[in-house]
Amino acid sequence: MIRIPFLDSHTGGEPTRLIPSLPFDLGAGSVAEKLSRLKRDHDRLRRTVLLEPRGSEVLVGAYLVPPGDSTCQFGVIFFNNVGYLGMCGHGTIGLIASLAYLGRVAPGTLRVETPVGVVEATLHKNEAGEYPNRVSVKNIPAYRHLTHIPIAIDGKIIHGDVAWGGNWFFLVHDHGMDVDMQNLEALTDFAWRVREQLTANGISGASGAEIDHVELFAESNEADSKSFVLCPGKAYDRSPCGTGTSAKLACLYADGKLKAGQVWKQQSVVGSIFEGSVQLDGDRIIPTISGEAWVMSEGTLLVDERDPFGAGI
Ligand code: PYC
Repeated sequence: MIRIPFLDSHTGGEPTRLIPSLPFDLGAGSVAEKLSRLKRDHDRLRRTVLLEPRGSEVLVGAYLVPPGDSTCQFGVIFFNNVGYLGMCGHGTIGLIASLAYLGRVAPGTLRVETPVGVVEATLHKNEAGEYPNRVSVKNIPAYRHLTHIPIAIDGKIIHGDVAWGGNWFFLVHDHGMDVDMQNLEALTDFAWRVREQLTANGISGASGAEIDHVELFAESNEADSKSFVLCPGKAYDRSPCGTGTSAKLACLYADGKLKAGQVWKQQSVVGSIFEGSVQLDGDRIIPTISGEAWVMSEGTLLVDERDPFGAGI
């Protein structure tokens, strides 16, 4: 029997399954190099940890790994039901709140190496609570790559911006869909068809990178904007999506609709809210996203080597 300790949290409704230690050595080097070795040699663990019957398509996983950058306290590799993520905002908030629950971090600022760069996570003090769970993540630089790109869905032309926030996003406003919990199936179907059209039309991120997240925006009564975000494996993000909000902030700044330091509230389709703002480093836009995470369960995954579905369906 293989035993894999885990800790589950959720950030604004979106779950993160933290695997605090890997059952093998990934060798030396940067977190990006460790990710290449994981992809090449150990993808079975991703499927084992995340897929049904042990997990589900909704889960995002986080492997805690040693950082290659000596200025960082932690390294992390995020993964989902179909592969690996560059960065993950809700996942970083979940990671830091989980480490706080485990007593491994105290309020203050930590540097965390991801495959796409170093982020700074600040765990805020919480005098009243059992463990501090509010985290701000100063992300890697975000930017808009393409503006107002037309695509046809069911004969209707819609437009979107292509932006980077740690993952690649297509951000759409003129979709005409109701961004509401009652409409999840139609939203999922629509966003998936947007993604298919991006591929069919050769629309990509920088250097031909695949755009694997789609964001549909709408007005909100409780925040500055509400969004439905479709993730690469066809699950929707229950949180407002930290990297997606970063991409949105970069577009707002580029359009002159957001000033440095101004707070933007982004609401998810389930109603959770992240606060975001940008600061400038020369001409680079650095987003910061804040939210809360809650630990939900801890334990040990058991993998019986005789189990035909032990490595996921
Ligand atoms: O919060 O950045 C995020 C994220 C990406 C995919 C799911 N959540």
